[in-house]
Amino acid sequence: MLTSAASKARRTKARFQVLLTTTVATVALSGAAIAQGSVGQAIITGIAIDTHDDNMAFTDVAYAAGIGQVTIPYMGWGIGCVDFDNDGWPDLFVVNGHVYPQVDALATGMKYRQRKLVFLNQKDGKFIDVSDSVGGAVKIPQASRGAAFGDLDNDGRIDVVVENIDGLPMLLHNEGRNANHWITLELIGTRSNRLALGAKVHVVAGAVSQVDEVRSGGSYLSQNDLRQHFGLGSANKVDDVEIRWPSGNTQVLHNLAADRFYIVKEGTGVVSPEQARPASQGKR
Ligand SMILES: [Ca+2]
Ligand SMILES: [Ca+2]
Repeated sequence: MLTSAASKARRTKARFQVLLTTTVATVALSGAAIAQGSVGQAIITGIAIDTHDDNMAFTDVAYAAGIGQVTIPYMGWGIGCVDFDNDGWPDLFVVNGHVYPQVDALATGMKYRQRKLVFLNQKDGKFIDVSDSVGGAVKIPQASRGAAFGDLDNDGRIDVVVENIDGLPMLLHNEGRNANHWITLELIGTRSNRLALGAKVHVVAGAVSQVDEVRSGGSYLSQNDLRQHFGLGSANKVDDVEIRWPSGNTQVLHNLAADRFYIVKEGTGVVSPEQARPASQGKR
């Protein structure tokens, strides 16, 4: 089964290429080592995924999920729980690096500069480690700290910006190719705050239902793209979108075509970029 899952992962995984390493990509804003999404929390060494039952009793399922043992040799910082291959299931990306350069001289087996890790969601509560087959950039050892996620070039695939200490930032362009669809929503609050921070979005496409939230702050020292990106798998449209705005308003949209960016204004609905950002707004 593992071989089969690995084979499937090879067909659908994202590939990353270093697009640019300059000092212009600043991701450091604020945040703690907490994964976005609903499934993960990073700890200083290794990763734990907590689930809770109806009694709010938390269980560490990292080993059962396939990410516990793999992450033990690394010291993790920035982490993202995002859908790199647009199959509708969030994947994991972790950047690593030890605190002290002097660790290189010790017989601990740990190094100051460490590689990044990528795990693909297998849709059954398990993740598979694809770090060795998603491009050489992921293997480059660095003393990484921040990791910010967003579709930087608007091609429908989530990219990554990695902030390194004692080194330049790294921009990883997602060059995965598959037939999966996606949708991205930018929310503009009116009664709510302008950036719609705190808005909850529920997307239904065929049999797949997803929820996400507009968050201020991402993982360690990083801020993600505020737009809400959803992979849709084979669905070529979104049946329903429900937005719960921080103001208490609920807004519902129907039948949105896939592979497009939408701007949704609170109380109005889908608007054009010109309607969302009138030219006069930038003039004094
Ligand atoms: Ca995925
Ligand atoms: Ca992209």
